[in-house]
Amino acid sequence: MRHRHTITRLLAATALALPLTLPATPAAAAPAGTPARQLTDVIPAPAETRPDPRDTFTLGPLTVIRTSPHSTPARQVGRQLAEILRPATGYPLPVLPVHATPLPEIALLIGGADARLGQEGYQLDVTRRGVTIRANTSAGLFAGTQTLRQLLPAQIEASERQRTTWAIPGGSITDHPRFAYRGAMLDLARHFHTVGEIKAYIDLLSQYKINFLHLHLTDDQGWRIQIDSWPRLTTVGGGPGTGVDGAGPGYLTKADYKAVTAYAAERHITIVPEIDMPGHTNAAQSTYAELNCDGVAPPPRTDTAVGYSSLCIDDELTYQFIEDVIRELAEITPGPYLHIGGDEAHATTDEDYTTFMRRVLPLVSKYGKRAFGWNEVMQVDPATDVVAQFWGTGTTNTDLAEAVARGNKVVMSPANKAYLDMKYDRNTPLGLSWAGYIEVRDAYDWNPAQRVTGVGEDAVLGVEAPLWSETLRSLDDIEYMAFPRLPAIAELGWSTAASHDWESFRTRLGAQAPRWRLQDVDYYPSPQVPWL
Ligand code: NGO
Repeated sequence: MRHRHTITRLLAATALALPLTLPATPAAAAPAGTPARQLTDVIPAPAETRPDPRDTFTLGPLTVIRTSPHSTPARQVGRQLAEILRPATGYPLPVLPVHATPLPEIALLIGGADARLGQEGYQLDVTRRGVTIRANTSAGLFAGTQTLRQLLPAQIEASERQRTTWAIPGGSITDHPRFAYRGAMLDLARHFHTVGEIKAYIDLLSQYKINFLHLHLTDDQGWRIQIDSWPRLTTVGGGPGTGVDGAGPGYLTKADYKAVTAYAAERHITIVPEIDMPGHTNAAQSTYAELNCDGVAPPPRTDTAVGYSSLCIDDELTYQFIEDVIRELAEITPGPYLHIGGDEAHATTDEDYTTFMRRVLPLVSKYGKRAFGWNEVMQVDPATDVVAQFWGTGTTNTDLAEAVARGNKVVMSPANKAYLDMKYDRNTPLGLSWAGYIEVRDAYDWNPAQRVTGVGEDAVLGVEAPLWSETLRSLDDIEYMAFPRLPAIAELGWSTAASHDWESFRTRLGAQAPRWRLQDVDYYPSPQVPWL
């Protein structure tokens, strides 16, 4: 009863709220040259798609977003969807936590969905009468709304009202991810990126069903996270003149970091913080002399060399320092993982490296987190819950294969496929090329479960696209390197191996361009892609 009441009131309110100029029937069809959307025009490719060309749902001024009654998470996803759809449509799109309405509706329902959908999958049905998205969790529901967003005409991404027919192709989609971990990484150490820039990147990542954002918070050139027990790490180690060429100063306060993790969580993205050690530590060691074996602080460094710094392995103070950092960071990290780097420790002997890692890895567990490390960490035969992040360019790695045989899981970031900081070709103005050039097809055409001998489907937790920022300063720079390769890695992480198809991918990718233009995303117009 109460519900019917709400609806009647809503209908009245909606009618009043309608802009007077709004046509009774939708104005114009999609502009010439823009083909109608198909149910399959989605990145990452959904697991199962059953188009029904007889049905189309058209979003109109009376459409409501209906969410499962009494479900706060469903209502939250409904509000987020409404915020995306309102600017371009100009429709009120009220969010109503009620049972079925007589109005045309987008229903967002949590619970009672097919068990096969798991924790992140969803079922999306489009009929003439409306759209229904069902999922077992709010993460799945959110994923479904991102698919719906791509099924609408590209103009939906405009920030001002557009005149078009908001048609959604009929049929149904059943979708769930191949891998649990679908990540991106941003390097804040070489050039700091602001909270606003990180949030903007999160907005883009969430559209492609990325669910982890790894933040590389410390390196030789800068320390970017507030640690109260070692306060000069940020004021000096992240202060003026830090970053590559001294041009990337700045740091996240704990409040900033919490704001970023909360913003990410609302978009179903978990932050994985990284403190790189025992190498890549010059910013800390040049700030605190006592972190050096000889007690002398080296000068700060703003060049891009790697492998020259090492914490002092035999000094107890090193472990007190690391424990302070891990404790404080774990306290403000809601996610399950804490990354301890471990790459390129060329200034640490193998024996010292093992000593160090065997003391530090248990500290991560002590503070309730699961450790992540670059693949070098597998040299020390860590506990099987430690996740290895593979960044090599080859297809064999004995330490990694042995770790997998013991039970460790792997996130795949092969540098010659998944590194977003590699140039596309020799003319790319930004980026590096030590792992080769990576055109869009190179980024797309590989199988994470067949890349490294001995690391098969069951051992792969997922994929991650790291973006190192030696050469990147602005959000535009980030976007130019990430787009269009980030959607390629996102598809490898989400879509089935059987659906892998370059021709299909490049066509779907080309159709994303109008969306990026409307969102002001600065992308690389690769000649390999038929851009719309
Ligand atoms: C390497 C190195 C980083 C560089 C990056 C540049 C890893 C894991 N360590 O990747 O310090 O920034 O290459 O591409």
